[in-house]
Amino acid sequence: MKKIALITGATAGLGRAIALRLAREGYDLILTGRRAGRLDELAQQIGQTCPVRVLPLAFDVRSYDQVTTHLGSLPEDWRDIDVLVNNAGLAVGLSPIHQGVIDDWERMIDTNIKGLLYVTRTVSPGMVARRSGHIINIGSIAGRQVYPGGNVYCATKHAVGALSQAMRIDLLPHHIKVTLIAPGAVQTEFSLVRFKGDEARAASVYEGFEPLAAEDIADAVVYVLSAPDHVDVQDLLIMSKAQATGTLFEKG
Ligand code: NDP
Ligand code: 8X3
Repeated sequence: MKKIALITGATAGLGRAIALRLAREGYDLILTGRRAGRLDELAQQIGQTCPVRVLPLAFDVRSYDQVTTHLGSLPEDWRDIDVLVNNAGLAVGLSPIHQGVIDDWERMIDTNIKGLLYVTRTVSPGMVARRSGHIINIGSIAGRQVYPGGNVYCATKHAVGALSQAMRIDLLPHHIKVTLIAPGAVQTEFSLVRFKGDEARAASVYEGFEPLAAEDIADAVVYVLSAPDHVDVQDLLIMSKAQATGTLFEKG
């Protein structure tokens, strides 16, 4: 039987690239995100190229009700999830703390921390019961360092780092691996979302250097999943060659 991977935030960027890569590796896939049309297109694309099953589930990870409705009562042949990739997330805004927009803060905290917790709380009991599983959390360089205007986004990614350590401790007796993958700048829809649809400002983030591509992170996911059973790659920081810290880039 094929292994099953659940990827949150598969409608764009890292999640989409991870889905396409794991399909090539032969995983059956549960793909989530809010944009149902994009999930259906991706499922169709995978179906045309890879002999794997795909279950697209459109819901908002910020709603515990929606998470449990969709993931708490999966069809029987989808319940034994081997791999959970907690990827859904976003940055909204880049205001200094004294000018922060409360709604932006709520969106980041609710998605990046609470959404990750809701999905993990719903999926991990099955892994515990089977004494097997691998949880991959997508953190960030923003979870190691804080940069101007990054305040709340950086705090949420620091929380993802802390929760990854906590999960590793709590799930250790249950033989579940936990990996944190922390990328630097990756060119996706991330900056378009952060700057609320301002395409020019979003594009300027990646000008003058070669950023990571979503596929680079998908390669890292395959690497950690292909380690021998006794090996847990706990923590990976991955940056473009042109990025040394959260804010130091070699451009030109
Ligand atoms: P994208 O904006 O390209 O993709 C984000 C994904 O998250 C989308 O599929 C989106 O789906 C999903 N998502 C956002 N909010 C929700 C929600 N409330 N419910 C369900 N799904 C949601 O960004 P990236 O691919 O770059 O980001 C993926 C992860 O990588 C994030 O956690 C981000 O913090 C992290 N990261 C990104 C870096 C970068 O430079 N790009 C660097 C380091 C980490 P939909 O809108 O359809 O719901
Ligand atoms: C996304 C990368 O540096 O914009 O997590 O915070 S950064």
